[in-house]
Amino acid sequence: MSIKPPKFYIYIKKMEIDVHDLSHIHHLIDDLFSWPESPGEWEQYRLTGDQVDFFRENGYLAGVKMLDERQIEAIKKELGELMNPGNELNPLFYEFHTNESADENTILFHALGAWRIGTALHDVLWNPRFVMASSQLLGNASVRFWHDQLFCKPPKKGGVVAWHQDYSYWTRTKPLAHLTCWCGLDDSTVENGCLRYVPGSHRWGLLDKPQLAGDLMGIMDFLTPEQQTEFHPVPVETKAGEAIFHHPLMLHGSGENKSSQPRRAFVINVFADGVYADSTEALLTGVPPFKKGEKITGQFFPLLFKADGDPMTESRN
Ligand SMILES: O=C(O)CCC(=O)C(=O)O
Repeated sequence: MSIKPPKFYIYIKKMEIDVHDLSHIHHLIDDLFSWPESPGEWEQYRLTGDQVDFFRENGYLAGVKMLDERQIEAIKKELGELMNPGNELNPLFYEFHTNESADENTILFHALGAWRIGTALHDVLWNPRFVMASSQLLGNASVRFWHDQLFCKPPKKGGVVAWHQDYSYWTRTKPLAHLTCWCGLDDSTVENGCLRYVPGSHRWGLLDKPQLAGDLMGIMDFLTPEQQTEFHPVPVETKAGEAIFHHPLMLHGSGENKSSQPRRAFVINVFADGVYADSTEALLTGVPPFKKGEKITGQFFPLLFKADGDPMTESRN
C-alpha cells in the first residue's frame, strides 16, 4: 500500500540521518510547540498550588489546557495516517491493535509507540505545558518518558476500557514514581465514553490487573468488600485539547462510545528520572532489555525535562 510520505521523511532527508525512527531525536522537530528559552518563560506553564493539592487529594487533575486548535488539528491528521495498519512505518509501534475489544460488537483502537513515527505525536512529548505540569505532579522531579498510547473509539460502536490501575501493568519498573497524562482530541462526554475515576482510590494500594479491553467491571473481583462499598465513580468530561493527569494507582476506566462522533485520545506515560528496570525481559516490544536494577535511560526513554537541583538526574540521556 502506498501512502504520502509524512513530513518527517523530508526532515530526516535534510539532516541526512539514515533512520526513519524518530526515537533517535530527543528534541522538538517541527514548529508545533516551542521550547522556552529562559526560566521566566516557563512560569506561564506552571500549575497552581490548588491544582497540585487537588491531584494529591483525589489522584487526578482534569481541565488542564494542553493543545491549541492548530496542534489538535495536526495531531488528528497524523493520527488518521498512523491508524492505517498499511502504513509502512507501522512495525515501529511497540503494540498495535486495530481492535483490542474483547466484545466482538465493539471496537477499541489501541497502540503504543506513535512517537517513533509521527512528528506531531513525537513533538507533543516536548510540549512545555505537559513537561512542566508532569514535573510538578511528580514532586518537582526530572521527567523521563516511559511510553505513549493511542485510544480511539469509533462512533456508535466504540468499546470500553475496563476499570484498572496503570501501574498494575508496569510492575517491571520500580519504584512507583509514574504519571499518566490523557489528552482528548475530541470533546469527551458521558455519551462518547469519557474517562471515569474513583477519587481517592490511589490510596487503595496495588490491585490485580484485569484484561484492559475486557469486562468493564472485571476489577470488582479484586476489590475488598470495603473498597466495593467505596466504589463511587465520577465521569470527567473534557474539551478537545484538555488533559487529565492521573496517579499510577488511580482506578479509572471508560464506557462505550454510543455517540455519532469518534472519541480519540493520546496518552503520555512518564516517570521520575531514576526509575529502574525490575526485569531482564524487554520493557517494551523490540526494545533492548536492561539489566535488573539498571536505571532506565537511552534512545527509547528520553529525559523530557530536567528539574533544577534534582539529584536523581545525572545527564540528559
Ligand atoms: O482512553 C481511555 O478510554 C482509557 C485511557 C486509559 O486507560 C489510560 O490513560 O490509562
